[in-house]
Amino acid sequence: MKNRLLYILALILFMQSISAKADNGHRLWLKYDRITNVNNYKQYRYLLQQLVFRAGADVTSVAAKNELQRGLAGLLDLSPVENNQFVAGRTLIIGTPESNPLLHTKLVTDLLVQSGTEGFIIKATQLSGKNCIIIAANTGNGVLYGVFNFLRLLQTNQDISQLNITDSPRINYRILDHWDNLERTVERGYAGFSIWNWHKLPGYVDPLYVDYARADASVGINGVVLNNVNANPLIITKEYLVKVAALANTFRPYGIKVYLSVRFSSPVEIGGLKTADPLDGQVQKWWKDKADEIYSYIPDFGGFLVKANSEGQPGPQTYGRSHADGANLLADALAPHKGIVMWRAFVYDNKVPDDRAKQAYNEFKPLDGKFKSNVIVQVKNGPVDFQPREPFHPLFGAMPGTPLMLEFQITQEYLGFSTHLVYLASLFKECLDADTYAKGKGSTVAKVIDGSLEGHKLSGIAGVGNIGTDANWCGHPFAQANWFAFGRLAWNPELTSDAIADDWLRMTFSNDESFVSPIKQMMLDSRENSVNYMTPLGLHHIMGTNTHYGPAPWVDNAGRPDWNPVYYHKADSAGVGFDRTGTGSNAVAQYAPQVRDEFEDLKTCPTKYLLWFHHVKWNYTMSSGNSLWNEMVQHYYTGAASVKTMQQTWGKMNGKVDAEQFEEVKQLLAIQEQEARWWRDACVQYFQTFSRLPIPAGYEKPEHPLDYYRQLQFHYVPGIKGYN
Ligand code: GCW
Repeated sequence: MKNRLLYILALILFMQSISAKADNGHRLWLKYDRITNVNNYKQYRYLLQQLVFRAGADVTSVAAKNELQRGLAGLLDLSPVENNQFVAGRTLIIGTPESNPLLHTKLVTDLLVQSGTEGFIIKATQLSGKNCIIIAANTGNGVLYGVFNFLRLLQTNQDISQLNITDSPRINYRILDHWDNLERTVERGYAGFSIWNWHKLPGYVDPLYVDYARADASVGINGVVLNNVNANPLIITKEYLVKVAALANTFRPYGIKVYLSVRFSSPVEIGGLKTADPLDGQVQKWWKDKADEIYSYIPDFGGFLVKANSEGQPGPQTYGRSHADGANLLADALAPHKGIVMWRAFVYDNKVPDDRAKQAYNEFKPLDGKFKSNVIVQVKNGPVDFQPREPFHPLFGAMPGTPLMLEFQITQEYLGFSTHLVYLASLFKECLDADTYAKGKGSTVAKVIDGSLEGHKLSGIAGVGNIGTDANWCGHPFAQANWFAFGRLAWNPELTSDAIADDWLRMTFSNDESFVSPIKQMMLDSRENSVNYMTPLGLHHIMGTNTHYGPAPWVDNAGRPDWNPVYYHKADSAGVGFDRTGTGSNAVAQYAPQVRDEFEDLKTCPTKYLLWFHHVKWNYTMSSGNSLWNEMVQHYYTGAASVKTMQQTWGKMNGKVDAEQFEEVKQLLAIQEQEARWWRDACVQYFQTFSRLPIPAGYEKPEHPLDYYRQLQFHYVPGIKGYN
């Protein structure tokens, strides 16, 4: 009996030791596991024996120091000796010129002139004639970002003997938007429930929030909108403000400010007023008092995000006022406290416009220059809605008198939820690098939003997060890369997708070249693969109605015309595609002349946007020599086949990464492969009912007839309202 008990005990301990080793992805890219490369390990341990860390007593400096110590302990098993002396060639010196006398030199202060409040330098240099490495900044925030950057260099096994880095963010407001509801569902969230446990706050502050803040700060995110843009007015009542304050206190050491989505009709719903008219004196007073109240709880509160007169949300137009009137009302209330208003341009109201893609431009362009100086207009990357591929939004470059903020979607609402491996840096870059020609060649979207094109002080970028209560935060191990990539590009839009993937893979999985190289290529190809099996050649908005799960190009009975896929693809016996040229909706006219001309001409319109702008005949000869029909079929088949290739590539990585994560990705890729074929077979057969052309020889037959796909039904798809 005793032996048996001992045996069971031993077994339990053994199982625990195995599961402790298994990696569920919770540590994200901040694993800090011991460096395995012997040369790097030796170099780092030698150079970093001593630490002189003097960065002030502010909470951010303390967080920076904790992070550094945590990182060095994990990566190098090193607890550097801390004192004011330093040993030549073996010391790391950190701080601001004010707080650390060693850094109070002309060399350092000169280098920091351009660093602002968030930039930093990392340099192998000499101080008082002795070699050392310094991380210096003007503020605690800069020190924190410098520390994360330095740790990244170690995690990615860089040579640190010749460091010479000067870096600062190009964009001021780098914000993660949560579409989290107060009852903890997440709109368009595919990684579990909201991580904000409103019920237990403020009494219990989950350590998870600190890990969350560390992850954000490590990639330079400096603001968080806690709640869904389809906002619940309760969020700005006292009941919730004390909870919000507890989160703000937790994030503050990491340089992160808290923002809230507010409902425009709050004065009526929670204030007892009869109206929310922005020109009403009582309404104005209500918002001013509310702002004062918010700042009494959260002195560094960031401001409001607003979705108004869109998809049923209330707004100033409800009272016959403009979006500028609405935004300025809130801006005035926040201005004494230095808060900002992020006013969304994603508007499509109850009136059906001639082309939904035109509506935001039509409503906002005439308001250019009419917004208060603490308003920034937040524009989605494309004119419809976060599709796998869209051309850049025509508002970029069209509102020179107004700072514009770019909104990306990190959560994969239209890109396979959290089951498809899609690396989104490629999508982000396509938009950031797009040339608006607003002020001639080189007027990229990146320059519009970083403020440099028009000299705006206010500049911002937002990403709709993909985070939830799943152990790995994002639902798919590779979806973490999209959170990471958003932050890195928000800091510096010029980084390449390749460099970001490289860092992320090394930090998250392994520095082994035989892993990094093929898997990086797989990531870089992944977005195009998904476009191919979902919406090639400029097709868009042909997914399942409401759930947005899977293909449904046939839907023609949704509540209003522009909710129907048929509205967007306009397939008929002649051809397919939305004519947005002068003979159609003329949406092309919303772009600068150079861009308009390029998109308008069938010959020069980039193939990737062809059916976005043109209704094209099925037998039209593409630049490849294929007919449109054959080209479309080819894209769908290539897309689906590419997921098989991804499976093969990943299959070879067995043993190179943690077994649990290997298995998870493997299973998810199998789902993706099935769903890619589902998209292919459903779409090809559906469009075939119009083209009446055969699937060219050599392609495998669709698995099921079209009707099978049309009749599929899904219950409890995550991410939609009423999911519960
Ligand atoms: O794409 C649509 C989504 C809605 C979302 C809306 C928006 C938060 O399907 O779920 O609502 O965009 O961006 O406001």
